[in-house]
Amino acid sequence: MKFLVKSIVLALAMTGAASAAQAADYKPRIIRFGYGLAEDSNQGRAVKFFADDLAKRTGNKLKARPFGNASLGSDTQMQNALIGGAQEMMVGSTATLVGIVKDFGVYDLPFLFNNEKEADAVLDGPFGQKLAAKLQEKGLVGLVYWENGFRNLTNTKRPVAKMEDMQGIKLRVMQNPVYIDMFNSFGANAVPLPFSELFTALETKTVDGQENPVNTIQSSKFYEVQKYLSITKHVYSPWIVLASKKWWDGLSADEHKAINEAAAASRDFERKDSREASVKAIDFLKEKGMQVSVVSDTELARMREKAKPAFDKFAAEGGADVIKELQAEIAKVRK
Ligand code: TK8
Repeated sequence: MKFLVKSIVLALAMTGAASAAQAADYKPRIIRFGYGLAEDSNQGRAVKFFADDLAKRTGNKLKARPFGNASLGSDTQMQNALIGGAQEMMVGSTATLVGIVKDFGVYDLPFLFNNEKEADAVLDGPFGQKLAAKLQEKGLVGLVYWENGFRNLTNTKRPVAKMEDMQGIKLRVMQNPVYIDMFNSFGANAVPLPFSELFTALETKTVDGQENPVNTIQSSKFYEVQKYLSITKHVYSPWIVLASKKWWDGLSADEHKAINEAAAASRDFERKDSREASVKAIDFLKEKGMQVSVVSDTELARMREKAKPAFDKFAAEGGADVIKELQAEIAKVRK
């Protein structure tokens, strides 16, 4: 009798951890999670982290399956697949959401944030959350912001240390009017293209240059097809983790909780990982033969001035309030 009680107690203890997950309302699910960058990138590592974390939380019931290298499509194609319910999750640049919620273009106005700390506070605070919530009525759930990073310029034509050096450079930008206006105002010739077509466009010299954070310049091997890197940090670029609203609405409260918690954990992991990687990336790119120009503060101030029309146009086209709100929020976190 005593033995029987003991073994029951032992059996209960052994299944304790698993039964916590079993007691919760999780159904076995495969979550197709698409992203644009390489598996070995800050984006790929964080998607993997999310998948592992979610599996642990749910006793392996919720299985996120990563699809990297835009194998499920470009950012905008994946957004549409999420809206239609043909794909469950993705991560991509907020900049590519402007076709769905125009206000997302506000993050792309140049020289808003001075550092990552300011960006974290604004994105995770009421401003970032309110903007993300606007996606719901369009069929998307914005879960968390990850760091893409401060964007820098590369090209094959010449070193760019001042605005005039950009003259006539055919520059790939994201499919977003703020970038097109900004780089045209600097004198470049902006060509909007999806990221998934970028490497080939650089390799075939369809475009001369592009702009992205140093981590992406490294993980996408742009150093193989680009000679000059300019540290411009013209925009702090967020990524956003999205879920299909159609799919999300069919999940249980426990499943929502597990996904939200895994998303928050992945955000913390991703930001730390990205920041560590970006410290090493410039040296790596130099070793690969890139020539690095540091653009002076005076030059950056000239670019900021020159980009004013991009602000004005964004404001005139319905973005005046959201610019004001964002600037007020940045001023608040700066204090
Ligand atoms: C990846 C893109 C990328 C972005 C771009 O899908 O397109 O230049 O910076 O991170 O979202």
